[in-house]
Amino acid sequence: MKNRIILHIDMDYFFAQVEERENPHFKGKPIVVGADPKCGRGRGVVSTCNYEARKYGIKAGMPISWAYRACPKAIFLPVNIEFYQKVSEKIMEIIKKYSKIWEVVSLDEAYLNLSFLGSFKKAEKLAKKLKEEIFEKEKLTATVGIGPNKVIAKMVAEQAKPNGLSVITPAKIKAFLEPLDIQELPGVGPKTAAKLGAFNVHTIKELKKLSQKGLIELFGVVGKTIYERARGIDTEPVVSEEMVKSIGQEHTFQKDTRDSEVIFKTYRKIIRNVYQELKNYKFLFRTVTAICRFQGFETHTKSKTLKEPTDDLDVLKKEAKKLLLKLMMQNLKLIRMIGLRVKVVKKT
Ligand code: DCP
Ligand code: CA
Repeated sequence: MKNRIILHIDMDYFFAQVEERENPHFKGKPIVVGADPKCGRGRGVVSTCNYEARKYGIKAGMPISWAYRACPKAIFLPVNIEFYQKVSEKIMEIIKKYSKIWEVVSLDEAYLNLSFLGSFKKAEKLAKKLKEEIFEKEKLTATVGIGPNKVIAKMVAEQAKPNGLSVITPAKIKAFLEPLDIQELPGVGPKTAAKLGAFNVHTIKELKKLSQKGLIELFGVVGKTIYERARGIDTEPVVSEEMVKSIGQEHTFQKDTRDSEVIFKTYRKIIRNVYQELKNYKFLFRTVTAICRFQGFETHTKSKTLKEPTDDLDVLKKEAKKLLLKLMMQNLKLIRMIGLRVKVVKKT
């Protein structure tokens, strides 16, 4: 585990950049990829947008109607996921050539273990070549972060976006981490940050004043991870594997509803579609997640991980329904959107 060199690569504004490449006349204009805005009445969300659109405050996950209000003249495009998947495969083929140990994390993110190079300088040179090859072949820019582990590499890339390349050697970890907001630390979301805020902890430097024991008392096992990450410690290996795929579908109702018949009729359709896709790819599923977005855009999820992967439709139906029912029982508000997601593994 000693002296590792890990690279994280993340494509810039991926879906929107692909659209820009395919439609050069869009260049320089704000582009939003996501649900149909329907002149401001659309009810889905933004998948991503280019940097011109970000200037208007538009970002991933935001209701598409807000994005429309922020910039009605933006170019709104539907999510052409099959095409982005094809582009992603080509990019990943390039990335994988640069190390025997690679891990594809999502359509536009991957890690490489570059420890075999023996120096951060060489790793930086390799990263330059990698970025150039992707740009030459795919006409797309990416950002690369290099560090002694996955967490640092990812955080470095995050800070270097877009089209960046940045390296943090072990000697520079402390100075890199300490001034950052705690929410920059993977695993610290808004809820954890709010709890820490109550202790006057806002930066990673302030976070380091809390003991490991104290953090475990506050957050359970995650507390230990947070303690270590704040110090730049992370031993997660780069595991050569294809992306842990997840398959899913969502449906936003035309009007918020609590009509069980409507909800479960839609949900049954979603379950059937997800199952069909599983079958098409010959996948087994292991984790089932139900998603429920309530009135006011409050989104909740519930997951169940099975002991064994399976492709049994009855198990999927049973677990999926149980999870959605639990979500509905915990929150009696009107429902805006429901969805189902399964994490899959290849049949061996
Ligand atoms: N995505 C999505 N919905 C989200 C977040 C992301 O559909 N809430 C999709 C669209 C993105 C892609 O995943 O293009 C990659 O996500 P990133 O978080 O890496 O975001 P981008 O690549 O769009 O932008 P950045 O330049 O910040 O990496
Ligand atoms: Ca990205």
